[in-house]
Amino acid sequence: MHTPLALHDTLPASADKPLVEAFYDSATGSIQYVVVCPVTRACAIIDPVLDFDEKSGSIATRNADAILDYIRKQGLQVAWILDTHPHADHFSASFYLKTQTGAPMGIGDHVTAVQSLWRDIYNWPDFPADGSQWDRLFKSGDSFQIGNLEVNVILSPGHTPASITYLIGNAVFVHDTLFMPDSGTARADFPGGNAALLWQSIQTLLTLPDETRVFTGHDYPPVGRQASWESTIGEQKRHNIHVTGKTESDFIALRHKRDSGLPLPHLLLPALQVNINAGQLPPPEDNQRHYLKIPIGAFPGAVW
Ligand SMILES: N[C@@H](CCC(=O)N[C@@H](CS)C(=O)NCC(=O)O)C(=O)O
Ligand SMILES: [Fe+2]
Repeated sequence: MHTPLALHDTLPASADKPLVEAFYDSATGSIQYVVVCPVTRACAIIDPVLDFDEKSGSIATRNADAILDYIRKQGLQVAWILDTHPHADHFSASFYLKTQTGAPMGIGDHVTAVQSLWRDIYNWPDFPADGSQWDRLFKSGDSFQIGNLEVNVILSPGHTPASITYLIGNAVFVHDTLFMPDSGTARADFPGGNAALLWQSIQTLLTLPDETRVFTGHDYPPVGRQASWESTIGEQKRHNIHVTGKTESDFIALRHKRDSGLPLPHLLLPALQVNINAGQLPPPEDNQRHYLKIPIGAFPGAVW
């Protein structure tokens, strides 16, 4: 599950060059990150996955516990648990990791728009769509610290209205905007998604220096190559199959065509009710068991 990267020991212990460790979840094609301040050993966890087996209704914390094990062995202090957006393909382990570490959870402030959309889909009129489930809601342009590292928040809507990017020194965590250059970009057809906004968000990211290290949130590798997650802004500018040499209208047409043929993620309906609640299951019923809710017919035109 965890493919260890050489912890980038060749980097100088500089506060603008974070150490980055990636944890790949092959079940969902997700990449979870631990981002470390090389000076203070403070760290942030980005986009942790809570394991869910929909066949048996089982939850497990194998991914999150592997991250905790790494953090313990490296002697790191967790300063933040961060999500880039409310995920559609897996459950967030943020709340579980908060219970284990006491660290605060953060997400973009537009999460309230996603909460409102999905509160209606789940018919939960009393669900508080105010972001109060997190400790901090980041606005575009906000900055905060992981030890001596400064994190800058960039709003990157398109895949979801709430998507944000974390720029941390010479590394940028773009999650579902740019994928690896040979895989292109994220889909823009979820509720509140918008291909034109995704294009604009990508253009903003491409103004970063060419040597900026780009860490994507998913990899769905083409046949014949191993999962990978790191590129640079320069490589993305030169080689991204959905972006390089394309105009905005090319991109919008390409996204609409591709998205209309993509089945929805198989965990979409179970996952959003957990992820708009910061990774907490809905409250247990009187038998102490948690239940998930599946709306029938909320997404007409299913790709079977
Ligand atoms: N087959 C995957 C698809 C997941 C999916 O739709 N992922 C989103 C990001 S949350 C995406 O942008 N996918 C682009 C693509 O599949 O080309 C699943 O069922 O979980
Ligand atoms: Fe996503």
